[in-house]
Amino acid sequence: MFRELDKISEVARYLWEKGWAEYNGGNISVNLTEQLQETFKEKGAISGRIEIASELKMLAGELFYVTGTGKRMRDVARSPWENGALIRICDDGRGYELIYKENIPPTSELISHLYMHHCLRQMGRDTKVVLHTHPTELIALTHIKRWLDSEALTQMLWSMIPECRMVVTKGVGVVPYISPGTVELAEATVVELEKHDVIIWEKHGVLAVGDDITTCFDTIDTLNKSAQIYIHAKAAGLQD
Ligand code: 2HA
Ligand code: ZN
Repeated sequence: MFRELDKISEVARYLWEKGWAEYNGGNISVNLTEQLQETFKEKGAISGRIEIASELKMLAGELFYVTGTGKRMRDVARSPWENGALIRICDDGRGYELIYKENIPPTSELISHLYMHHCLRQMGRDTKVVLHTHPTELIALTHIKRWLDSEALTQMLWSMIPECRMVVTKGVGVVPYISPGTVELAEATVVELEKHDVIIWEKHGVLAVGDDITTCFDTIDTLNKSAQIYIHAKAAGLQD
């Protein structure tokens, strides 16, 4: 139906094919205000107002596609509208409504996603996408203490393949283990987003922000390729 939805569906398929989206792992939110505002200007809500604990004033009236809670990425790939929803932030920034298509409750991480979109806007950035997924090799590295240091991890990943430094120019932030879906995790992530566009959550996954979902995927893919090379090189006898 919309080009942006095709891109979301394509990336969701990659996440599944990569093995980064077991069961209902991962979630996506994309600000589609520019693309969909005209179409949905007059559209009433299909849900009641759902309150948001924080005040997201800068996102008032904006539209987001968000994957549904408990939905599988492989199903999002097949049918983004049956496995996600379009929401509109209320004018006071303290609630949201579902406006399209089915009445599908948004991801358990919705508040974290919206909070990140809001903080990025406050930083003067026009980021459209928050993408969270579970890339195997990057997560494996977070089980090793020395790679929980952002600077050390960035240098190591950059040194594996030349593309990595060019693609992930700001390096990677690391957030120590915090329960998924909590405000604490969102807050700790936002601190790292001031310096990086990709954040690794210890023993959990990766979060990338950007203007375009395909670019977010490419960034994570390049980083994970570096992690794979490191693990293979270690198995082949690399001493470091
Ligand atoms: O939605 O990945 O972090 C499932 C998750 C939560
Ligand atoms: Zn996760």
